[in-house]
Amino acid sequence: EYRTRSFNFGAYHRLETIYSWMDTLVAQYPKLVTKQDIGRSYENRPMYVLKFSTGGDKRPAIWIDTGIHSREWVSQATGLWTANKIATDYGIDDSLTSLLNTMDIYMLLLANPDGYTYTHSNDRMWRKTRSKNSGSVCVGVDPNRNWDAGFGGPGASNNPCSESYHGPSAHSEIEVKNVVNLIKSHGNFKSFISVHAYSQLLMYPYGYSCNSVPDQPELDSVGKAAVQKLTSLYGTKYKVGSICNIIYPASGGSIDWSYNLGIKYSFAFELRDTGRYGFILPANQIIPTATETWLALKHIMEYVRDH
Ligand code: ING
Ligand code: ZN
Repeated sequence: EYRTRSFNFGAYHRLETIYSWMDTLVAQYPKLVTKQDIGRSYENRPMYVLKFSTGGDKRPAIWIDTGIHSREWVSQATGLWTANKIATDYGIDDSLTSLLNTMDIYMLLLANPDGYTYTHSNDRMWRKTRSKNSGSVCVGVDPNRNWDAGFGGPGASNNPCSESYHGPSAHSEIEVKNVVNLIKSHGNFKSFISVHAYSQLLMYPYGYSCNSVPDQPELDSVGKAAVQKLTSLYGTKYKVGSICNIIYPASGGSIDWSYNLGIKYSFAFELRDTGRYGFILPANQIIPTATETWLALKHIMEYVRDH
């Protein structure tokens, strides 16, 4: 039992708690925040997108997803804090207010609800979905190797037992398909941001190829400016680059798909830390992580608004 006012953003929460918190946020800010059901997960859990909008019809929009890999808990926790920040700062922060007067923000806080539940109940280190693989005892597909962008190429495995198994076909995972359907049917997303952990990186396409995308110079400069703002708060150091060049080749990733769909400002974050705690980042780092990340997110969103 809690109210939004007393909700502890500095703790990791279970799916049920996050889902009921969403309802309190919507109830508290009904003119700004709505909850959209985008479909069910493999295990039949609902997937909810929070939509921040001050009106209009399919305004140019920004997409933010957190938790596509279930074990990267600071991602979901940062998403929660960020959603609350957007709701509370609208009408107070002039820049965010002007942004929301012309654009919408969509946030999917639990992009892999079955995996997230499994990290609480069975295996804290679970990364993939929980779908059954025919002909294998191993469960799950890497939902960030499952998008239709260089599908099955470098940095993805065809072994269902691998942590980076790409799945039987592109968009085989219902959790991926639900997002694809929303993005395509909306048709007016200008930015697609996917939040992972850990390594302290801000990345842009591609992962399936080490060749530069046509917008590489612009994405690199936007990314560097965003990271400069992030670092200005507590000195947390980030690197900026293409997925393939800065971390590793990885095909079938969401931001490669969104970029190829025409969403130029496609980015992926790897949040704190650089490996000391890794996926088991202590909860007392949630709010500092979210607060510094907000500066980078805001920079990207403002840039998108103005370009
Ligand atoms: N890293 C990402 C992964 O899926 C990534 C890196 C991001 C690859 C975006 C492709 C696209 O491997 C983690 N930590 O999951
Ligand atoms: Zn990840």
